[in-house]
Amino acid sequence: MEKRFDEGFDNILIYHYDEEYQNGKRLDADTMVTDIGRKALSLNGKWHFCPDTFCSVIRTRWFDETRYNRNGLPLPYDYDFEKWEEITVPGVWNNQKREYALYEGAGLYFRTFSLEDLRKEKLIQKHGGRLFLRIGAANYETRIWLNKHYLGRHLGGFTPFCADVTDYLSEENRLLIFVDNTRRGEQIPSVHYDWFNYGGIFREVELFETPDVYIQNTFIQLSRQTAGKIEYRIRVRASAGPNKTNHIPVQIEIPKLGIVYKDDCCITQDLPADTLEAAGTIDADEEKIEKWSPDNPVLYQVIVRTMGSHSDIVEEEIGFRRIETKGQHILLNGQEVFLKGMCVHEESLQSLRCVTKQEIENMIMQVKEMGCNFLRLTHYPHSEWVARIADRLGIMLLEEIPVYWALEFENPNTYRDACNQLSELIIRDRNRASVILWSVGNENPDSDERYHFMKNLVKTARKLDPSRLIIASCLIDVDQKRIKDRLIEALDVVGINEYYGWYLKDFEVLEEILGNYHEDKPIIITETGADAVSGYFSENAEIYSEELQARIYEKQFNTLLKYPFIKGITPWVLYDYASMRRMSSLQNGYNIKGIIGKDRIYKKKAYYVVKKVYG
Ligand code: GCB
Repeated sequence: MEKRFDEGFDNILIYHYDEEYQNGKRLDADTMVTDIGRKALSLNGKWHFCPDTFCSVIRTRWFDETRYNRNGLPLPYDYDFEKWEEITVPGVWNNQKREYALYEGAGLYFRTFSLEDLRKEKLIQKHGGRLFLRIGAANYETRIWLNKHYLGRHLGGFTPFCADVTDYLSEENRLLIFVDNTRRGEQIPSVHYDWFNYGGIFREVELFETPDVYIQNTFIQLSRQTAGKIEYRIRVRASAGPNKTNHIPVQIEIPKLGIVYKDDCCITQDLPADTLEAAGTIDADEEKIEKWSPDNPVLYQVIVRTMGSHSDIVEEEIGFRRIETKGQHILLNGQEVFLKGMCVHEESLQSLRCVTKQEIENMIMQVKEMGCNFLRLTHYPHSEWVARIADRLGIMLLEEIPVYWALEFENPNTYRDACNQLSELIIRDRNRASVILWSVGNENPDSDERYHFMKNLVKTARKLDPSRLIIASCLIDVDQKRIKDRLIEALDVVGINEYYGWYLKDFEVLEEILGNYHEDKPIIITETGADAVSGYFSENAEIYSEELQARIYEKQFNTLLKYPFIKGITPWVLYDYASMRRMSSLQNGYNIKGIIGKDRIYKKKAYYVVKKVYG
């Protein structure tokens, strides 16, 4: 076969051109390093950008930047990183140029940074140390090159990931990031879902430094099982050769509780290479601990450090509270609690999926003012800032992964991806007191494959975090008029989505279904609702009117609140949000089940029904 170019450019003749990039280095929960409380250099701002629909970055090896042949003669090239237009990171590409509004495909981001920038921020240590690149989220598949070196691939559109860049740094650095939001059958979510598939790097990008031996992640929460104990797990990585060791002393300090606790991180069999862990419980006088709750969101400063000459320190604010179930009850700090919630998608008109901290804070204040103590963050991990702000402002959260509707449950790669997204979410947020429930999925069709898939996700969640409750939005058998889902046995709380009054008109059936519920577990109605066009009023409560939506809400609350095992309600949905499967002339590309309009301001009549019940 004749070569078309002098060197290297022959990937166009290879069908499986990207095998090395598919199966090579994975950026996943195992390579994720906590950035909380660490000093970082932000790489937010303007990046150069170009759509790369054909994945030319690999096909024709753009990442190599080969401009001359061996004899110094100029070669033709098809890219111009520095001259490409600029785009803002973090941000979805859909609102940054008219042509990208509906774009689904790949794009290539490029920017430079210099060691001088890092020195100015005192981010380079004299005694070595590691430097990590962290991306808060990029949808869906990401591949990264630094100075022509491939750093790895991440899957999943909503969770953070890190790449260790230390060994590839030079004085001036060229960073190239490929992001592809093409919907594919094997992904999580798969090809069909009821929200908009925004593309791009839409959460923060930063560089942060650690010592060679560094704290990878921590878990510090009040034990759910045993009173008077704070449970901890500290994971340390010691990857750099000369520092290889099989035991590293660590210290956990909670100054306000007078706790200074020492332990050793050790190598154990089931840990990845170069990983050491300390796990156990600390005795704590619970009388002395002011418990976190929505009404009293108290946080304690917690400092974790490795001991030794170049010690690593991770400092964060943690709330201590206990969430548990007892029969059909949910208890927060030993007291029965009813979860007065709303579902919400992560989207605003101004920022689309890249919501700002201010927008998050406004949202939480808005729902608290409505009387809510709980939010269901659907159907994928929202920004890490939601839980951080919720910790501070006091609202409980359900966090979820996009195991949504039909998936390739039989595909081991799909399971691996789901399990990784769940792990990244849990490791990211398991120290946040506001998060009380992990949801492993929503409305998934019953099959043996799905049952095993989701049961294993539950197992993973429990392993990573024994302190929280697990839920999924389960299935109703409409013909048999009962809640029927094998997964229930594995869950702490049963989630039910039902749209009686809207999709299903026969409201009495709802009463029959609830009357047939006999499990000794609490139920949260994780969805119920109806469409309404903002400002469409109708005395006869015509379909799509605000009056009909409000009536359905009233009827739902009147029914649901009669059943003592229903321990929470999160109607669908707080704000109208974009969805490509909502194309009637009244919807115009929006799911209009919001009780507040897409502007996050306009309140439909149903809003006042919720406020009356919750307030
Ligand atoms: C559901 C889904 C949710 C949809 C909603 C609707 O059951 O879980 O994602 O958007 O119904 O509006 O129909």
